[in-house]
Amino acid sequence: MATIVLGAQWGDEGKGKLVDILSDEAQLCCRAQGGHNAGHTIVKNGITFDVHILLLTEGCTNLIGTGCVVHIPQFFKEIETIEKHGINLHDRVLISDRCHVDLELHTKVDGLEEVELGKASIGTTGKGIGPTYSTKATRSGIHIADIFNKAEFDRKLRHLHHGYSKRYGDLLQYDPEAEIAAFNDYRERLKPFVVDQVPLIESAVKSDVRMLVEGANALMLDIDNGTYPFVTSSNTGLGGVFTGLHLNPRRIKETIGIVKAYTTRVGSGPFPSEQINEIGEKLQQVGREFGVTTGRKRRCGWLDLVVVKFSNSINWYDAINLTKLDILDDFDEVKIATAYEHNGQELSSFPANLEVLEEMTVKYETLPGWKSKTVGLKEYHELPENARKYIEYIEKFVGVKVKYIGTGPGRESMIVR
Ligand code: 2SA
Ligand code: GDP
Ligand code: MG
Repeated sequence: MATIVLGAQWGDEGKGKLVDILSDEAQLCCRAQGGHNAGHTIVKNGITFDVHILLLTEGCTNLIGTGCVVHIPQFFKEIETIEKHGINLHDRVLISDRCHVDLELHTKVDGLEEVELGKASIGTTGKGIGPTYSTKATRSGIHIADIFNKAEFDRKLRHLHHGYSKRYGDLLQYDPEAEIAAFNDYRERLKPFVVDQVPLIESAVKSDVRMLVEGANALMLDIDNGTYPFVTSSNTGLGGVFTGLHLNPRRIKETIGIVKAYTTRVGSGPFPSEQINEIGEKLQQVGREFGVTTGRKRRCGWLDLVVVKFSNSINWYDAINLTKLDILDDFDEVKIATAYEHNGQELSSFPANLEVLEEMTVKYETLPGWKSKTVGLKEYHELPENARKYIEYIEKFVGVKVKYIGTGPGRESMIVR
């Protein structure tokens, strides 16, 4: 049976923390999509870990699934960092041979594409994610499996470089031979990690292995359902879990949506409940909202339940983990976006059209704050009444039980109902 953990907003909801907690019970922990654009901060035994491509799972096997794109130097770097802290990853990390390789070349192109867009830039993490998924879709990409056929790998890389050179010329500032040489070194080191994922998952499903899946990024960054074009380049919702990992859909135990108690976004694009004022600044500072991959300040605003409801319509959550409730401890009142209005009419869902998103007005419900510390609380009944009212409002509005409530960064700071 598989438990699936998905971001319900624009990312950084705190997926990594729940995955870390649930991984105690899991045997196989998987990523289905995305690359090292993702960033999780996990606080374990007082040590803070920042991971991007791996999951920090102590007892179980970690699979980087077919739908992911992998930057090989980052992969080795992360293994090294985690092992330095005494967590042994030996024989516990696997990469599907069908993953696409995120090359230095893709990183260069990511930067150039953003420059070309100028003011309309996406605000990517600059990690080559978009170009890697692009070459996958145009069938010119490089599989992990290709790495082990040197002649084919070199040919494909030079071919990719040739294509991009025609477009960017000297701006690329990239030497294909240097990257080819780097892969001559990675080839043997990588071999022990690479698997054929198809029989692996099939046998895991058949033998009832306890699986835990984390969708990187979040639903509002989904290439199909997010705020296009201000999205990442993979399917970050439930759909991406099945293309990236081919689970048996009838063997899903639970899909958990991670919802931050307020909203954040890094990069450009629509953000209806954003607060470009002292409220936003307070959320940013108290919540320490900085990108884990790029260090960028995250944009902040009130909780937007139109977004969460929309995300639930696509991902079908069985339960919600409300995170960072403690960050709202010191607000006199808390607001929740509950509806959007355009041309005098209430919209029935989150709109696709960027112009509508720009023109519409956001309706808020104001609830009293609780003005007392929830940090580290572990029992629901210990929460102040107004905090419980906030949670119950969310539950009723979205129609999904808030099963987990985060009250601090450490894994012990979690209320389970
Ligand atoms: P990309 O690099 O092509 O995937 O960027 C496209 C958009 O997706 C957003 N994106 C993210 N949003 C939130 N968190 C992400 N991970 C890092 C973190 C972000 C960071 O955990 O903090 O460090 O800045 C992430 N990755 C991609 C991105 O901002 C673009 O809007
Ligand atoms: P992810 O990408 O969804 O895993 O989230 P990130 O790790 O990028 O960002 C979430 C941040 O919030 C991290 O710094 C976590 O340590 C922190 N965090 C997670 N849950 C809580 C919580 O309940 N309270 C507080 N104060 N911090 C939390
Ligand atoms: Mg993150």
